[in-house]
Amino acid sequence: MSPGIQKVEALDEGHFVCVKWEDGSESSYPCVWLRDNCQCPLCFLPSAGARRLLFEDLDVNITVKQVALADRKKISITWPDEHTSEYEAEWLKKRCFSEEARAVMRADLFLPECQYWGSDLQLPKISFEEIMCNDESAYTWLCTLKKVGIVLLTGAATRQGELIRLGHRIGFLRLTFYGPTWQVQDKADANNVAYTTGRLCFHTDYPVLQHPPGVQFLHCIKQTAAGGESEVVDGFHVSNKLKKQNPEAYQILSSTAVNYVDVGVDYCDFAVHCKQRIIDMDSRGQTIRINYNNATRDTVFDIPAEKVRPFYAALKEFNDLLNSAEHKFTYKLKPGDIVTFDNWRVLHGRQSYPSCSEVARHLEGAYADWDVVMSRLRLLRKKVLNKD
Ligand code: OGA
Ligand code: NM2
Ligand code: ZN
Ligand code: ZN
Repeated sequence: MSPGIQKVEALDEGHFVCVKWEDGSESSYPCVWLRDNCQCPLCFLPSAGARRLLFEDLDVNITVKQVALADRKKISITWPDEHTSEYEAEWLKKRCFSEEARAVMRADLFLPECQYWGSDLQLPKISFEEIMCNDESAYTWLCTLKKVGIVLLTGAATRQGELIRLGHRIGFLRLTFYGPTWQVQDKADANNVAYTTGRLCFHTDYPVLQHPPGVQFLHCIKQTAAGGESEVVDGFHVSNKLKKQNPEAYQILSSTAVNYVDVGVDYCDFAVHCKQRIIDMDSRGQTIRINYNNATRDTVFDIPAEKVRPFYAALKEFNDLLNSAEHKFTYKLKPGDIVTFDNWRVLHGRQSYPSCSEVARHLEGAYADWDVVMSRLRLLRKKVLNKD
């Protein structure tokens, strides 16, 4: 329960409305924002939870004509054109513009908490059937996936189709040129290096796509006796280390756009090209996505010749850090395991295994977008905690 309102007044020549709460705190709301967010049926469509008010009809210099307090739980504003708006105390409190209130709202919406790990990773494990039928378990799974970046689901059937079920559980999977789900096994005339028995060094999948898949699922259906171990590393943790240890290498990798290419036929024929920075950061310098697959990095490299060697040197530094014993975690998937991980953060690899005439190892893979996964997480949270 949010506190009631003690007092409300217009400030700064009617450009702000100041709310004094019963607990003594104060919140100040810009009038243009209040008018923009009028909740009346003319200005807002509740069935869509969306604004009906057109931007053309908003006066960005608007001031209040009159503001009044109704029973400590609501304020009402009369605008110069006599339009009136009402705002509930709880609604206003949630949208307070203070630094602290915005941090709370941000944390609630985006779950930015991130737990770094290295070779000491305690790989989180949950039963596949549990997350499929129990909302609390599914919520725990997705929260851990967001925070740690990797969760192993155990006890799935050892046949194809389990990832389709998992896709239905969250909403839907991300279709790519490799199909709705794809089979990682040794293939003749492989259209991707993943479809061989070779070692895969640390990579994120599909940096050749403008918006690489946020989440990856790998379901082990069959595992080879010798080789085929999996490796993972926390790319955010390592890129932060690189920034400290070698700021210049970090600067190069976070500013150089690398060409990626993928040409072939699978779900349909494709000729995909894209330029991505290997370390993507936001406006505050925080690493938000790693885009690195050495296999699909193009031979075409659209940078001036003199910048090429420094780039390789920087990538070598990063690659070495990824592979350091301190950072990488090695495990081996068992039939029935489904590893789920943040493909924007966690780089993965596999050791080679002997080639043989029969299929000795078979993983089924699929992708999902973070938008879909986070949407399911929020809905599960509401259901589990019974809050809004
Ligand atoms: C892939 C991949 C891992 C493995 O298919 O992109 O990383 O263990 N596979 O085969
Ligand atoms: N597969 C596994 O970036 C990549 O090519 C990753 C994608 C073939 C769907 C591999
Ligand atoms: Zn209105
Ligand atoms: Zn991969």
